[in-house]
Amino acid sequence: MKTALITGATSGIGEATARLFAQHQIRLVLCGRRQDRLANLQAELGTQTAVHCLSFDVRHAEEVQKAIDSLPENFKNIDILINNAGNAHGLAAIQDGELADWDAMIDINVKGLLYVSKAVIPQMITAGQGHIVNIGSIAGKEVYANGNVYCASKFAVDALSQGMRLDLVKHGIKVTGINPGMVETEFSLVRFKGDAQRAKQVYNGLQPLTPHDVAECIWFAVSRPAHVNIADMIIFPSAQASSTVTHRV
Ligand code: NDP
Ligand code: 8X3
Repeated sequence: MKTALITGATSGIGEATARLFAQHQIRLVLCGRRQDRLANLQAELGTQTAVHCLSFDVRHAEEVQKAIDSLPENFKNIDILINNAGNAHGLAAIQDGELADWDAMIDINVKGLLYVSKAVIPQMITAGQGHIVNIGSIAGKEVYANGNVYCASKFAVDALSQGMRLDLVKHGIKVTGINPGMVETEFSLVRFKGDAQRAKQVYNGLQPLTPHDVAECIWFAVSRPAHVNIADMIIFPSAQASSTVTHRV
């Protein structure tokens, strides 16, 4: 039975992935800062599979390493790492951007992904196998107006997926980039700092992806036979054609 470590499991895509993996009896290490949500998810999914929770902030390298080092023996061997924790903070022209928002996006989406990967990769190398799934975005493929730093953080994720694939191929470790378009989660609520009305408007007139839609793509990638690696996927709602082109009715 495989073990997966999922960052950002307290909400949205990470939570949906945890639920779907539990149905497939994948053992779960669920990560996030909100301990109440982790505890609730553990209580729910613990009836289907073994679940261990780690609460840490991906921005703090020492905290990340300490949390992963604390894994009990039966959860230490991570087969699948889902680097999902991340968010957009703000949507502003470059000249109007807030330093705190820029720091959050670079520190969480880029440096946090690196810190978690650095803590998990050595054990995968020792095992001679593993699968790292990095959640990028269409924002990491095409820049849109006012998306500047969020797009830069997701372009970095795309570069890291490619770089990891090159460096880790000789260790039998697969690397997959998953790049969704619009998914209705807490993403827009975080981007607009709790403004629920503005968050809702993002999805006006179209049917966005659900977190489960993305989880299914992640499951497809990690459930391929050993000799198959899905390198990169872009997933749009049917009413979205690019970062900026949508069909709303
Ligand atoms: P949510 O806001 O619903 O989930 C974000 C998750 O990231 C939460 O579980 C949150 O947990 C975790 N997280 C955020 N900051 C930190 C931190 N500092 N330390 C640890 N965990 C953190 O958004 P989504 O599910 O939509 O986002 C998941 C990923 O998908 C992100 O990387 C996002 O960029 C990407 N994405 C989203 C799209 C969308 O349209 N929704 C489209 C394309 C990509 P907690 O707060 O408990 O720490
Ligand atoms: C989230 C999708 O288009 O809001 O990464 O940047 S978008």
